[in-house]
Amino acid sequence: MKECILMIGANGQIGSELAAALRLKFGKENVITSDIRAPHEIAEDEQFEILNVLDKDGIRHLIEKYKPTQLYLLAAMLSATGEQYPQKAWDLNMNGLLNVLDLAVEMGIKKIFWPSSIAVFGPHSPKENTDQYCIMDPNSIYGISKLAGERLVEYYHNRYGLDIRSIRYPGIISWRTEPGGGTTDYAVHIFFEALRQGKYTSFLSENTELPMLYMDDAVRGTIELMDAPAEALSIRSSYNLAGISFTPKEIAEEIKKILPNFEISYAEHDPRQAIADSWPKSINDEVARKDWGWQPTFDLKAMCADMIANLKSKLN
Ligand code: AKB
Repeated sequence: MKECILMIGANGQIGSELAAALRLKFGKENVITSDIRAPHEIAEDEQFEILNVLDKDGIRHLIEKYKPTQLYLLAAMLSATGEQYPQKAWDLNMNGLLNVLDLAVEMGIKKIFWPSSIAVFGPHSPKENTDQYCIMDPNSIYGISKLAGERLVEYYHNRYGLDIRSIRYPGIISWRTEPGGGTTDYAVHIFFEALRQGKYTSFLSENTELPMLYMDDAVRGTIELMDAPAEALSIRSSYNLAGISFTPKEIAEEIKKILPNFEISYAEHDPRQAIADSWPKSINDEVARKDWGWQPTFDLKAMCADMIANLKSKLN
């Protein structure tokens, strides 16, 4: 069957790189990206539509127009911005998801990708090697919306047979597009500022360890999950996925090996610290490894080298 993909919320950090990989895999004519605003650049042969995920009729119209076989829903408000606008975060993250799930049932679209996050874990979840199944008591509105979303996607799978696949993304590190509004964003900003200014003030404290993943691994993992045979998937909420865990101090030390004059300092008080303190330090992803062969390839050293090499040419 010829696949056609409609991606909603495609201009963000993950969407822009995932869309590029999907265009390579399925052909530009078979990947339609959409977002609330036009991207900075659109190639002539790429198909883009303005779409607000809260506009159910707008989504319906695009489904009628393009007849996609797969939907990728990436529109969301992340953890830090979510704390500034909790009602908006809940509305966007929950009603956006419900619109897509309901239309998928109504219009017969079986395959859907929707991202969850390590934010589904909370202060009483184990901190180290956090299991797929454990206590989950998220206390950020973003984490609460993602955990509710996980329950919904599993429900729609069981009740309506939707083939929804999902990953609990850790912080994603990338050089092409900067993230916005997340608690893990420091780990991207640090590279941009190291090259622009030679120094960076981390909004998280030096020993705050968090799970992260390099974009190349995140994109490949997502496509591998979407390609896996449905019978192999034992998780229909969202898969734990691990890459690299490190602290601001550890990443700064690695950056210094390549840029010896780089200096790091730490902010005194930042509201993102409390969110980070409620999240795991490291993730157990054995179910993803067993079910669909997940394997990360970038460690901290390889990631820092790749980030700095690519950012140097981008910023010059
Ligand atoms: C955030 O920091 O909010 C996101 C996430 C871990 O989901 N990067």
